Amino acid sequence: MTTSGSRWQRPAFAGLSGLLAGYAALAVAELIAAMVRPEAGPIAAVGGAAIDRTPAPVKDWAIRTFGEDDKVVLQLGIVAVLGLLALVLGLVALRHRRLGAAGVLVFGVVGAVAATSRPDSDSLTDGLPSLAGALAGAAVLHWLIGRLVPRGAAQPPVAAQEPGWDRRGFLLSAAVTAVASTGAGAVGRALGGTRTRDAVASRAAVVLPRPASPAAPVPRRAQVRVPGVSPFVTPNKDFYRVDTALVVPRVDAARWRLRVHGEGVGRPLTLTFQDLLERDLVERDITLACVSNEVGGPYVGNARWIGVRLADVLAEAGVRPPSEGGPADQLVARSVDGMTLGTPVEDLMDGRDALLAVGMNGEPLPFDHGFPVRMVVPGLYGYVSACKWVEDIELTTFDAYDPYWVKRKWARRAPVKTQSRIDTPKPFARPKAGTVMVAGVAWAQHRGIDRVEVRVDDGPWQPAGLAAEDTADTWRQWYFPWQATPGGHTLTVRATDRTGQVQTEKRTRTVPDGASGRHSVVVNVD
Ligand SMILES: Nc1nc2c(c(=O)[nH]1)N[C@H]1C(S)=C(S)[C@@H](COP(=O)(O)O)O[C@H]1N2
Ligand SMILES: [Mo]
Repeated sequence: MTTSGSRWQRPAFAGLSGLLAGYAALAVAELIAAMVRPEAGPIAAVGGAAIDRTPAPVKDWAIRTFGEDDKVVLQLGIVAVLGLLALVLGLVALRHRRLGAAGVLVFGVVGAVAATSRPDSDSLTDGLPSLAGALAGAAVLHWLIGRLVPRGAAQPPVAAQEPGWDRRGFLLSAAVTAVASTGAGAVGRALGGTRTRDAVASRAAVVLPRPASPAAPVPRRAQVRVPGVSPFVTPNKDFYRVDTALVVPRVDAARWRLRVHGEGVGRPLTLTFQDLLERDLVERDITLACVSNEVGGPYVGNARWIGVRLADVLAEAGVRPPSEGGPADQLVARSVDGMTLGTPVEDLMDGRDALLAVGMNGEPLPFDHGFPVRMVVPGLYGYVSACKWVEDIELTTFDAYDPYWVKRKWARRAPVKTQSRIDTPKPFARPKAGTVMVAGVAWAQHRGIDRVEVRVDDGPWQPAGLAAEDTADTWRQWYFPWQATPGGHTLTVRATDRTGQVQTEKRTRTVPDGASGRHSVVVNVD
């Protein structure tokens, strides 16, 4: 063994002790979380609390930069930071054993506070996983460091060769810790697995009834034959996903209930999944869009939904819209993970096909998209309408309650803005001179798309061809055969909706009520 090797050995082992203590803490915490509530585990809790507190521009940046990997990046970030801190605590513990252990406990308290302050937390027991984990971690650190610092030694020995600490004993203890932690983690995952299995089984058992009111087939000519255009119906696996759930809720449909209550609700309801399936189901094509979608961005998709008309359920509960004297102007939907979304009651009852959806493109909702039941409302951005994993519907007023995103500076009301996107050619493509098919999608849900125009460089606006319209609630494809000349060119698109509103050129950010402006693509024609 080299001299430097021996000099560094104790600090290295101290760092290792810190890491192992952190590992043990997380493993025990996840084990307890599996028993208490999976979402109360420290990583999910700290990550969730971080998401809750991230300022809107940062969150938007994260969505832009990491896309749908944003949550993986966040979790990796948390683990990396925890690892680093654990290492430091190990080194601290080498000098001040109690201080190191106390440091671990502090993290336990942070985790516990994060877990109990989440919007979906309704019990202090959510703090247990972090606290128990931290206790285990502190004990492990104290114990392992004890093997590096012989009991009663006034001055810790400097090198491994010096008598007083037992290298083999330390390594054995470290190995025991690693094995025990891995075991605890595995038991935790197995326990969590049973819940997931129930949910997965309940989804697999769903047979969607034939809708009483089926959607007309999508017109054949709604889909243009241009390579590179978004397919008219977005397959579930490609459908964008935007939510705050670090752990996707896996709800057992058999245990699921939906409560409908609040102001002006004459007959509060509690519905089971079976109750919903036994009602008259409608099938509708509806394009969903996210308020965080940049101009030209990917967070918009179109699906064929099956569900119950929410207006019918509300009427049955005795709800009247404000225009008919109802006292509630806001419906707040709450999900099993504590998300709240507020929708104007008037919009829900004005005749549009606002759904409590149970099916998406011919299958039960995927877990990612809200199984067993979610809301879908044509014409409104997702964050004010499309509650996934919904379990509670409360009638209230906009004055009385601000839901999750409104508390974070987003608008109370947010109808979808008229938008269009160039899908092909891609930015900086190098098409050959001659006829180049420019094509994409345009949407103005519930108003419908009337016209799409394309401009080349600073030239005049030229009408694009429109694919057949499915419904006013769906996007519409468009195409423009362009006689491309060599050189760099900028292509810009704009849509006009059926109210005559032309897509504005005024660029705004996504906050507070959705990006506006026009999508441009720069290409280099060879
Ligand atoms: N429970 C829950 N529902 C939610 C959200 C969420 O974070 N949690 N996000 C909303 C937002 S911002 C959008 S755009 C849509 C996205 O639905 P999707 O992920 O199925 O595309 O879900 C909405 N419903
Ligand atoms: Mo969204």
